[in-house]
Amino acid sequence: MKEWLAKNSFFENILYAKKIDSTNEWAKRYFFSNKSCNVNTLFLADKQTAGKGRFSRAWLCAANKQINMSILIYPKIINSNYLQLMCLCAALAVYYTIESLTNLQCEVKWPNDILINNRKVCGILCETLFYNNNLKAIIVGIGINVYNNRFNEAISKKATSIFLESKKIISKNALIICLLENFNFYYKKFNLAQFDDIINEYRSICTTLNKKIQFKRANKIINAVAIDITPLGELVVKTSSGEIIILNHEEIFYNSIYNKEV
Ligand code: BT5
Repeated sequence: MKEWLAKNSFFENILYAKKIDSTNEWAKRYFFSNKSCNVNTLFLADKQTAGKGRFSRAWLCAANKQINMSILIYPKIINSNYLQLMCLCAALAVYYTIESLTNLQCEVKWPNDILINNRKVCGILCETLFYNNNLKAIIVGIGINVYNNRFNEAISKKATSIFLESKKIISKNALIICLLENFNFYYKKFNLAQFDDIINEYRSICTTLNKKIQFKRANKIINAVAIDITPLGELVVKTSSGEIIILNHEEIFYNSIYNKEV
C-alpha cells in the first residue's frame, strides 16, 4: 500500500507504526522536529494508546480494529478561520468513502461526527500548528471503527463499526486508499479557495440541519433548531426563544437528555 500511496496520492511521505500514543501527537512531534520540511505526511498506526478526541476527551482504540490516521498538510491558503472548513472536507471524504465501499447510509452530525444508525463510526480531530507565531500546517486526525465487534462499556451505546453495521469485512487498506482519494478531491477545492462548493456539498449531507438540538452555554442547556451552515462551516441555530446563534465549536446533542461524556 505504501508504494501505491506514494505514487497515487499527494503524500510524499508515509509513516507507519504498529503502536503509538496518538497519530495526531506523532504528527505534531514530527512537525516540530522537521520544521523546514513542508512535506505532506501521512501517519498510520495499528493501535493508539492515548487517542485524543476534541476538548481533551479520549478516543478509544482496539488494536488492529480501527483506522487511526493523521494527515499533516501545508495548505496553500492557511488561516485559522478556515480550520473548520478543513474538518468539513475530512467529513465529506469519510462520508463518501464509507457509503461507496459499504452501501451503508451514513449521517454527518455537525461538525464532523460520522454516524450510522445514530451511533458514531468515525471521529475527526483537526489541529493547527504554529511556528514563530505563524500558522504553518494543519493536522487532520481521522479515526474509523472498522472491525470492532464490541466496545468498551463507556461508549457501547453510542459507538459502532463498519463490521457491526454491515456484517462485512471491508479491507482497511481499501478504505484508506478511497479516503485519501476523496480527501484529495476536497483538499484541491480548498487550495483553490472553492469554499462555496465545499459548504454546499456539506450542507447536502449534514443531517443536523432542520433537527432539534441542544447545546450548553454558560452552564445552561439551550434548546434550538439547526437552520444553516455559514460559509466558514459554523452552525446557525435558532433557539426556542427565537434567538439566532452561531456555534463554531460547541458540542451539540440530538437527544433531549444531555449526555455525559467519558
Ligand atoms: C472526536 O472527538 O470524535 C475526534 C476523534 C479523533 C480520533 C482520531 S484517531 C487518529 C487521530 N489521532 C488521535 O489521537 N485522534 C485522531 P470527540 O467529538 O471529542 O469525541 C470523543 C467522544 O467519542 C468520547 O468522549 C467518547 O464518548 C466517544 N468515543 C471515544 N472513542 C470512540 C470510538 N472509538 N468510537 C466511537 N466513539 C468513541
